[in-house]
Amino acid sequence: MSNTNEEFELEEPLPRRRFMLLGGAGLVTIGLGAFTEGLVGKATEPLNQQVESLIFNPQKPVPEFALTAIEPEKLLINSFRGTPKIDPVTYRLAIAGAVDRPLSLSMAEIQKLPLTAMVIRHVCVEGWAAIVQWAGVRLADLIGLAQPKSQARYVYFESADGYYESWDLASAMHPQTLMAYQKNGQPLEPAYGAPLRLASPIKLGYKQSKWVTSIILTNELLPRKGYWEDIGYEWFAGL
Ligand SMILES: Nc1nc2c(c(=O)[nH]1)N[C@H]1C(S)=C(S)[C@@H](COP(=O)(O)O)O[C@H]1N2
Ligand SMILES: [Mo]
Repeated sequence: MSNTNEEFELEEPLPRRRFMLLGGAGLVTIGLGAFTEGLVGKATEPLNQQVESLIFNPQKPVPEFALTAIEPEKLLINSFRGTPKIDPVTYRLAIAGAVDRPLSLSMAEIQKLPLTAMVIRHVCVEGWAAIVQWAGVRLADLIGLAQPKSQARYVYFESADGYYESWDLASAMHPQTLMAYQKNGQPLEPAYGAPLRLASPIKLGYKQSKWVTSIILTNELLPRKGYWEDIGYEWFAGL
């Protein structure tokens, strides 16, 4: 894999950024196949105002670490109910809810989208932290392909182990919020959330859902906010 973006690119002119988010060249990219060309064609239709403002408003990048700072032994496996069995070949990620174009994507399809790598600190509320390299697809790219409706404000994540989470849309669209399938330069292991998990430097560990099977956009925050939130933990959980 490419490990070349040790630093996040800070300034980027708007036109290139727009192209990039709609499926063009990322900082670390792989080629786009026929599958994504079809999707990208659709996604270049104008997005609605509200979602555009979230995508294109400057969202401050969090400084990243050098590859030499990675602490492989410090990332503890923290799973409330063990590791669910998922067949990566039959696995599908659903993107649904307040979108014009609901999607069901295989890992092969997701892996054709631009690959972004970042070295960030994972912080668990239980008192441990680890510097990790995650690589995967930007959540903003996936949400963009599904064409969110203008009323969409929140993003729900359902996981194969019964875990669930909700995020504000702006945090989900942050350029360092990834759906990761690699960790420290290797394929993501099942215990750490394979085939696909959230990874972002802007939220605490419990917001980083592993084994995500559905991403559902909503207009409202539902009473069922998240596994830990519903027993008293903070919902926004920003870092
Ligand atoms: N599906 C699912 N995602 C989850 C959890 C979980 O139990 N189930 N635990 C959360 C917590 S509290 C943390 S700190 C991180 C831990 O990620 P890791 O096991 O890869 O270190 O996953 C988060 N995502
Ligand atoms: Mo955690």
